[in-house]
Amino acid sequence: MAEHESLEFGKADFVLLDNVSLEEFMANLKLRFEKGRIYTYIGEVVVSVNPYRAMNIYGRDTIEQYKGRELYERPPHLFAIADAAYKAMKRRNKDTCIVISGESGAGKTEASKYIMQYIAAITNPGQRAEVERVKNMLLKSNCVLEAFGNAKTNRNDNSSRFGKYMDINFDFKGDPIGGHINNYLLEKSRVIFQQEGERSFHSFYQVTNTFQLFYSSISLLSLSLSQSSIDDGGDFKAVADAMKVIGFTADELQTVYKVLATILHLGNLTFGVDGDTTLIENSKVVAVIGDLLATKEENVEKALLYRTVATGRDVIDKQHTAQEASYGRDALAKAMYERMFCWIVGRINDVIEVKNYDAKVHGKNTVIGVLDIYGFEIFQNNSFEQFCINYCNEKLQQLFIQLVLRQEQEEYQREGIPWKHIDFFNNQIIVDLVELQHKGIFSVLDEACMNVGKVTDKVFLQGLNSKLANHAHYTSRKVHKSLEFDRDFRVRHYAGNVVYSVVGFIDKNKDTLFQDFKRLLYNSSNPVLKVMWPEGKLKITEVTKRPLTAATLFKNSMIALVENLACKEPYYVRCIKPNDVKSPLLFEHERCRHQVEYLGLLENVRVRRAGFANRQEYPRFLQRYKMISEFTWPNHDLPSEKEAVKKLLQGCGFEQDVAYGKTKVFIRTPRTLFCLEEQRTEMVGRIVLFLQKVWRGTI
Ligand code: AD9
Ligand code: MG
Repeated sequence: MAEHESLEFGKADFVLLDNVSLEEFMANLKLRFEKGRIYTYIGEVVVSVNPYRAMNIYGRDTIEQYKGRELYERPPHLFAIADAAYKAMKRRNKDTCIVISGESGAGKTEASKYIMQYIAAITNPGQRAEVERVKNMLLKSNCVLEAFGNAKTNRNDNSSRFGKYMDINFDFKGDPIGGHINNYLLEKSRVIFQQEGERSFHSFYQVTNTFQLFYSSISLLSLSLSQSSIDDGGDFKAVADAMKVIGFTADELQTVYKVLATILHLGNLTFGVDGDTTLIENSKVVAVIGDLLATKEENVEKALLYRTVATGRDVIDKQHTAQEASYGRDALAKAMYERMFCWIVGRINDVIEVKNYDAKVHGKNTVIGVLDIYGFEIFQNNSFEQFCINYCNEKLQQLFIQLVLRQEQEEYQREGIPWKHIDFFNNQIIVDLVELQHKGIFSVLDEACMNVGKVTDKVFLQGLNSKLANHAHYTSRKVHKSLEFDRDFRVRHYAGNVVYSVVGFIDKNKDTLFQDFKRLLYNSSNPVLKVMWPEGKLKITEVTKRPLTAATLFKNSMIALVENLACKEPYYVRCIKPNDVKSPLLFEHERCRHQVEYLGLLENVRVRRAGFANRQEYPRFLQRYKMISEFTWPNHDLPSEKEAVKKLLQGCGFEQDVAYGKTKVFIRTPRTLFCLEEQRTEMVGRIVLFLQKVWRGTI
């Protein structure tokens, strides 16, 4: 707990509230927000409220204040959590991760950037060139990924439309030597459609503004090109510079612009029919696209209008209907953007991956992972993408429950520490509703897609309604009459009710891109474009396997993500959005209360208050602190290590602040641990001095 902060700013740690009630929690949160104290702890969890204004709390001087300090020595801050994760990694050789959660616009991405800046600032005191290079690349990558993966939505002007998990690798000195980015499901449908008031990805506006590309009808871009909060022209330059620094070549940059331009041109293509023939109405556009893609105009035309199919040993060209051709065009635009995005991430990974590190010589390199993913969102119209995003947030909430609420309590029970159970809502039931094999919504969707013949979104909805009618968190129109017949279903998420429209679920899940397009792009004479489409080299007769559906791929990636996080020591930042109008002054009570409730923050305080800040197995504890007690240094003669630890702690006067479990000692407040650390540091110093004298022969 940060003790030295004046009480006029409220309690710096919710654990210190006089009464743990929702009212007191909210009063403290509001008071601190109004006093410009946007961070508050719950033990080691940081609760952050988006200030919606520039705060003068991220500069070099602030960084210095937090460097190497313990959590409770300074006012709550993201830097303190970053430092704690860093210290845990360095001192105990542990992989750690910082999980940032909260709804759309709550401040996750900003928090992740400050955390990375902090880590970059406190490392590499020796100014090693390679480490400086890696740090620079890691920081620069943010700007590039945001340009291509973020967009203005009705919730946030700079909303992440992809999930990002970044590992930063450290060497035995604690300096960053590399990293790796995992990206999750980009909301590519935004390329062809945006809800009213929203924009496509920033990158499109950056190129159109900069190159003065003017399209009489850019059907892919919502036309609110200028946006006061976004400086597209300025950002274009920053992104181009960052890409150059990262190592994108001039050809690669050109290809990126060409892909963006191609996508914009595709949006202008329209199809018509003449008798039995499907045709392109504005064929000039095809020539431009052929040029941009470094391929022949007639190849582009053919790929847009025909589909090559293998029937037994024969290969025939089957003409699309105008509707199929439009579908193909949109699928191509989405796929080109997604491929390019993944390729950009891959190129960044090439540059930041750990090189020349010999674990045999230097020991294992350790990792801090930073997770910044799209937040829970409810729009006017919620589709497959919102469904995936909200499922992802359910998974992260489940992890929080597992690690912070449940495991904590289970451990006290296992260790025989007296404990009063605290109830909390466990959202596993909703996670199951989505992902359970054979029964979950994803399975029903995959089954519907597997059917031969014409499968429709309605058939999928019927499947859901018949299988899930009795589920406590699923509502069909039968139960709730305001839902649109044949179109809507509702899920009661941990963060609120969301009505999803099934329109487009089947297509988005199948995510079909005709092979002809893959071959077209693979056969481009632009080598940069070609590498984005390796499967285009397969002949039509070689393509047999049905690809995994989008839902299955996403589910698998989420399960892998959670497994990865669960084996690291987690630190949490819980972001709260104070209002819907981006105001720095407004603390909308109801809105905030709702978030506090669904994030389970009150339960978090209760568990934390009743619990212990730190626990260590007896042998480990003894190993670390045995030098501070005459009973244990250099060896003890007590019957067990548990007894030795007891004797040590009694001798130091900490008896009141600890409890003894079966295999571990539990320490209630961080201060006790801090005192132990101080005493240890002092004793180690003395021992070293003593040994030096012995070596020098002065003793
Ligand atoms: V989403 O799920 O990607 O849609 P985020 O990532 O939670 O969302 P983001 O970090 O993008 O939200 O924050 C939204 C906006 O709030 C930013 O663009 C800033 O204008 C504002 N913000 C957030 N955090 C801070 C801060 N610490 N200081 C100042 C902030 N402004
Ligand atoms: Mg974000």
